[in-house]
Amino acid sequence: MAELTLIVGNKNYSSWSMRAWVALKATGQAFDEEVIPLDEPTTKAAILKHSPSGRVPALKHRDLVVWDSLAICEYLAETFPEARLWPAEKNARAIARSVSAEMHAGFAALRSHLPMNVRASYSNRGVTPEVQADILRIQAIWHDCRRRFGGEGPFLFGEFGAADCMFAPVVSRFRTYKIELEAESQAYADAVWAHPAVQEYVTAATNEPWIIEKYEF
Ligand SMILES: N[C@@H](CCC(=O)N[C@@H](CS)C(=O)NCC(=O)O)C(=O)O
Repeated sequence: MAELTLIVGNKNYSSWSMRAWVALKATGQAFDEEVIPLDEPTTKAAILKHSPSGRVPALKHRDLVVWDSLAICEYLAETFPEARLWPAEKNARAIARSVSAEMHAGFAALRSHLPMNVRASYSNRGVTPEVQADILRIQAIWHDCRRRFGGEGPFLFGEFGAADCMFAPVVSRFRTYKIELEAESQAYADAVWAHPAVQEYVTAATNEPWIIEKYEF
């Protein structure tokens, strides 16, 4: 049994779980996982056995429980500094935290109109003016980070890190709903999608048996 266990929702639908799972995978640490199917009568009680918030993801490390995807990223970055989940340079790190927090707290229109459904593919759906504004803001964030800090690699701050984990579900949504992006944003999205940790998550999501009808169109 590994010292680390991540409790997640269905990988296909749980965007918050995806962030923590990809971040943990990117540390290279061995971990166990427990998938709790969402939206079932037993879901809440099953999650509450592990996570005091009643929400996933939750990370167990020995006798410690950390919940909330961003808190988990912070904990992983502190516990496994060799994984370099945050940029080494202070200003870059501050911006990485700013854009991660913005993603964590915002983009409600995108989240509600374009729910994550990793294995699905839909055209011409859900892009209200509010969603379009979110899409433009996300591309502006990506452009700014790539321009100022992305010189050493294809990701927001060069190397793959926590900020990329926070945006990985957005990349999935953009693919599912065939959102047309500027070339630079598309190149970034492709790099995230091709990352081995993201690909492993996508394969697992695609092979899951559960269907949540309200997220299927
Ligand atoms: N801010 C939290 C949000 C977590 C969250 O809303 N998780 C959803 C699944 S994606 C959940 O646990 N839903 C279960 C429920 O409400 O019963 C985080 O970043 O981890």
